[in-house]
Amino acid sequence: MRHSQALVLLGIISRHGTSAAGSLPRGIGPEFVKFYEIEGTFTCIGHLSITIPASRVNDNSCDCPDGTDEPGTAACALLDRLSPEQPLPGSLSGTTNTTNALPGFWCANKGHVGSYVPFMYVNDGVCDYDLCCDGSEEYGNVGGVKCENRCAEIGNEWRRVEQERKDNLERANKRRRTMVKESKELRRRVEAKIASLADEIRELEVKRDELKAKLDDVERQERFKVVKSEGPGKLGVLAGLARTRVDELRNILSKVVDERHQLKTKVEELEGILAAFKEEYNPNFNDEGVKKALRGWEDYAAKKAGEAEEQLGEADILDVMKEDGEESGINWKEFEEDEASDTDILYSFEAYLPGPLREFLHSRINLLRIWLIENGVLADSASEKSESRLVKAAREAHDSVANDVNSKRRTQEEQQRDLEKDYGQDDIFRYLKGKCVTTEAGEYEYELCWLDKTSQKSKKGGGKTTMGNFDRFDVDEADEEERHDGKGLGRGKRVVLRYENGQGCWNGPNRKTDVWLACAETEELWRVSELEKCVYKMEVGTPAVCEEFVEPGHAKDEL
Ligand code: MAN
Repeated sequence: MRHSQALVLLGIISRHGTSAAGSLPRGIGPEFVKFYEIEGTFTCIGHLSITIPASRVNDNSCDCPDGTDEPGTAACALLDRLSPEQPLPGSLSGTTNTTNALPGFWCANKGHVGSYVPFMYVNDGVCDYDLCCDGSEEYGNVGGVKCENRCAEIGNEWRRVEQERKDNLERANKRRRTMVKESKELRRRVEAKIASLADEIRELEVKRDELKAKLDDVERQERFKVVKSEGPGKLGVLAGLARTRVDELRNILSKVVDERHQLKTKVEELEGILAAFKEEYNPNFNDEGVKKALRGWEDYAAKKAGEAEEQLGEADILDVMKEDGEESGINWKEFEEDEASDTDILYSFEAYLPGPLREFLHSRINLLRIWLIENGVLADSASEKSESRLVKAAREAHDSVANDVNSKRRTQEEQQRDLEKDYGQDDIFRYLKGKCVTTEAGEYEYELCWLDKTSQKSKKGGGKTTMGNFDRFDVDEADEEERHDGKGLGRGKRVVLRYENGQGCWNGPNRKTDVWLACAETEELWRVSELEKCVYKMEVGTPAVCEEFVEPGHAKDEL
């Protein structure tokens, strides 16, 4: 449409095609001005061999093969690579360049921002205010169309939007700087942790080595001991038997004490009866049997009065009957679990020797025994089962510290790997790691977890489907229209996070996601699309990629 209109325009263009502003021909952008400061003749910019009279510039007829003689008309608008060779065969110029060397018709747009308009739009009877707010591309009054200059209004609105965009960008950059600071702090903490772990490990290693030496020593000391029988030794067995016997005796004693109480009560009852009998009998009846019984009672009472008090008091009996334990009686446990083997007694002969001699002999004999065992003269009787409690305790102490050292080393190595990991420019993704953003699209809720995984979950229920696990940082070229709300990738190099190896696709490969990032004030998952089955694209805004863009793996000053 515009094309045919442009052709109709031939011949209605002002004769010399100069712009109203000055002597320069119309439609020339600032960078081409130097080619048009002409007097008399004009040389085609890309074809220095072709020179034409100045009057043929902007005369609405395409003379230069690169279209440079028509900067202000649509005459050369159709030059492109698909056009027939120019000039046509037989032409003397002999060039085949068919692309227009000029980017378009220059609209100065005073009060706004100058820009090029495609040549096709020149004098096509349509006001192209989005490119040419001053309306200068419609100077031909085609179809009576006159485009007023709207640059003041459009320029103001543009500046307002531009200011808003700058403010947003400034806020996003500010937030990025905060994120960088926080990421630095996180790195510092990891470094500090590694350093403190190194100190702890050093100290624990000293302790572990000491405990190892102690363990070896105890093992060596214990090794020469004669094998102990399994279970308790004779002393232990004796203690066990004695304990059972004492418990039996205590039970019997308890029963005897009960019976004693009952008998005492009965005796007291009988004594009461006899005492009453003595008081109340009738001496006038000369009954020999009664008199004999009375004498007997009087002898008994006299004898009892002369007897000493009871030797064994109630308290003494109760004391003896108390259960044995740590607090009272005998502590049997001590005997039953005594560490010393029955054969230890054999070694106690040293105790009869004078101190210095005893120590000297002890160490010599021990050394001799160890030497004999280590050289295979005496059998080494030590075994796991017969390990003494002393050795067991020493081993446990050593093992616990050794385990501690190993676990701290593993943590330290993990932290070290984390420190060496790629967290993007300025380490910024350290701050984002572990955080997630979500959005709803179609029948799914999508989730992006930074440097972790991407997933989708049906709104109808069911579990999450992993759409990829974070693999690496990458850079790719985005080529999308700028969006009015700024929530888009736009054009140019963008950081892309590749998430690979997600859940297998039915009858297909594993799911994967490319996460494209663009600068924004906050983290936001803008859009998710499934480019082909189980291959997803997420477009995400984040301050992480604001400010100077540096490709991963390159330092800033390399650029
Ligand atoms: C699920 C979703 C879709 C995917 C199909 C493939 O429905 O993961 O995104 O296309 O499986 O079968």
